[in-house]
Amino acid sequence: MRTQVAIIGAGPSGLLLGQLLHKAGIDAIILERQTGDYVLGRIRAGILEQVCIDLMDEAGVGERMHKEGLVHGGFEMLYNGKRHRVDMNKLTGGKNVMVYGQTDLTKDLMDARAAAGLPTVYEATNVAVHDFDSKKPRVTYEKDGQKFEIECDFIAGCDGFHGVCRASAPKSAIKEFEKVYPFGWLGVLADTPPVHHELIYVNSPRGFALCSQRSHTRSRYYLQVPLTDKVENWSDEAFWDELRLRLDPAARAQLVTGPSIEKSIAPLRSFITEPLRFGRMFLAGDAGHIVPPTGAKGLNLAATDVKYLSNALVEFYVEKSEAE
Ligand code: FAS
Ligand code: PHB
Repeated sequence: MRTQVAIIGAGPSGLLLGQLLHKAGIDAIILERQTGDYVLGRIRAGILEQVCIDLMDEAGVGERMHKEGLVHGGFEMLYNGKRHRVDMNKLTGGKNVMVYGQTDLTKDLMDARAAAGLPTVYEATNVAVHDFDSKKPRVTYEKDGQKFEIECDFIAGCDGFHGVCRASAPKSAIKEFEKVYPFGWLGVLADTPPVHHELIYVNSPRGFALCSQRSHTRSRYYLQVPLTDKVENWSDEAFWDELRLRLDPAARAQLVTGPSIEKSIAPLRSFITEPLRFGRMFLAGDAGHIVPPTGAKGLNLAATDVKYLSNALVEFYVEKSEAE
């Protein structure tokens, strides 16, 4: 089979790239090693920055996001027992963030791709990338015991940190930088109303906490914990008790606890790859960098990568430019 762009990975990066290319009339196929349900089952990001919001609109999939997402113009910082509101909207000349889960964003992109009848191969195994240092790169994969080959002009490695694309880049051509932080973030998702209408970042004598949210009825909380902590040693009750101790009286009074629907400890590390281009293969999103969830940057950086990559590919095909 032949296509213009072979995208590896159907996470937010791959799906957003596929949708932007489709809007520009550029053919692409997406190969994903998991099932669609598995991809949707991953609980991850929840805060979209303006760049991500604008890209979802540009991709023509922003309707549900605007209907169900919560627009936040600022957030609060609590330290030394005092709250300080940061007016993002004013400080950025009118930009906001949107509370809208990565799962919802991924579903909207998946639904749009399916509605447009665009090719996505789920449960594609043994994906391998070839000849990306030539003008005729190829991708091979297996599905239901059959082997397939795709001839393309470009390969987009949107296959996350553990993907095959970065791993296939020549070791001599790639530089990697990593920093591991000596603590983790214990996160809980619960179907309880948030303590505040905006996020609260807490610096308390007992450690950092974050009060975030996914909707008016679903909250996301984080506690900074030692790397030695194991999530199985944190009961829901212990989590809520510790969170209470890190909050101020006003938030404590608003705290509604309930059973966790997701609870995990995310190790915090930064990992950057340089460059993100290897001939006709590009890396985008977690395939090229991992940032700690602390700044809610992972998904938004992925969106920014996709913005630049899709613009470059449109320039190549529509404006016939091969500018680097
Ligand atoms: P993804 O990893 O989402 O997607 C890559 C896709 O490629 C996957 O579906 C994978 O199955 C597929 N794939 C991998 N290898 C393949 C192969 N060989 N062949 C075919 N397919 C292959 N970011 C935030 O902004 N805020 C947060 O709060 C936040 N919390 C996070 C919590 C956790 C536990 C984790 C792990 C990440 C979190 N992130 C957060 C970051 C996260 O949201 C990523 O930035 C985002 O998923 C990046 O999207 P992709 O680049 O598409 O990578
Ligand atoms: C989240 O809701 O997952 C979140 C929000 C803000 C952050 C980090 C994570 O800075």
